[in-house]
Amino acid sequence: MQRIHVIDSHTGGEPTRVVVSGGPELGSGPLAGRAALFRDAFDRHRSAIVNEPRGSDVVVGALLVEPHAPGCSAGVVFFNNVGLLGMCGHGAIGLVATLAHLGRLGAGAHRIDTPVGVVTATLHGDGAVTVANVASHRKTKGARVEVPGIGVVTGDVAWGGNWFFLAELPGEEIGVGNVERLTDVTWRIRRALNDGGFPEVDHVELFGPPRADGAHSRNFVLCPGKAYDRSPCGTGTSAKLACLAADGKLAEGEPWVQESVIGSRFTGRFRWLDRAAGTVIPEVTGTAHVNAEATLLLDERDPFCWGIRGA
Ligand code: PYC
Repeated sequence: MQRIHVIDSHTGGEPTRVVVSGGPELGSGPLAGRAALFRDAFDRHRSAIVNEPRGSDVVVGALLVEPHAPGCSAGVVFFNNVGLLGMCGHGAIGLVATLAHLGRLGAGAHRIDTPVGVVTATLHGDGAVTVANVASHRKTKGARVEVPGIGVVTGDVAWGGNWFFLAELPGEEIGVGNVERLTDVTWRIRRALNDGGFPEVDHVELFGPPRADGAHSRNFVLCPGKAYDRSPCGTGTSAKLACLAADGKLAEGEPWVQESVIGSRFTGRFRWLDRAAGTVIPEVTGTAHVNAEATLLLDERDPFCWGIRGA
């Protein structure tokens, strides 16, 4: 029987399951190499931790590891129902809330090592967390893709720690009552993009008008394993900030309040890293709540010990 100690939280409704102990041993060295080892040698652990029957398609896992980059308080490899994530904004906020819950870090700025670079997470006195993400940029403006059953969709391709396609589809209501349709539409868009010259895109983000006072936009984000993000998506908000910056629609330091499809919010800002190259450092602020401490039991006699894959 293997025992894996996890702590669950949610950030704006999106769950994060931090593996505190008992998870795969990935050794030492740069996190990109350790993430590759996790992917190649421990995929069944990934599935056991986040997939049904212990989890669900929407759970994002965060394997806590020793950092490699200098000055970091923690290292983390994020994963989901189908594989690994480069970075995860809501997950980084959840990780910091979890480490604070454990008494392992206090208010202030903390460097966190990830497979795609170091991010800085600041825990504020009120429990909110600001993540200064990896350098983000827009790769393609106005990419056109022919989507079966929908027609031509135009949007931007941008990096915010994961690869995103960002578009507005006027007429599509961005609301919980419409998630089945939004999932179908974004999944078709993703397949068309992957077949049509953008194989790197694994997140699709649709935008519409905000509902709450003070918000600038509402989004729906389809994640790689076909679950939708209940939060406004930290890396998706970062990709959006890179596009707004590139278009001159948001000034450096100006707040951008991004609502999710369920109405939770992140506040984003950016600073230029290299204006000529169009790269920014996005900052995303949100709040996570710890809601469970548990020990997962992995018993080889259980036919679904390693999770239901492709659920
Ligand atoms: O918050 O960056 C994020 C994220 C990625 C996938 C799910 N959430």
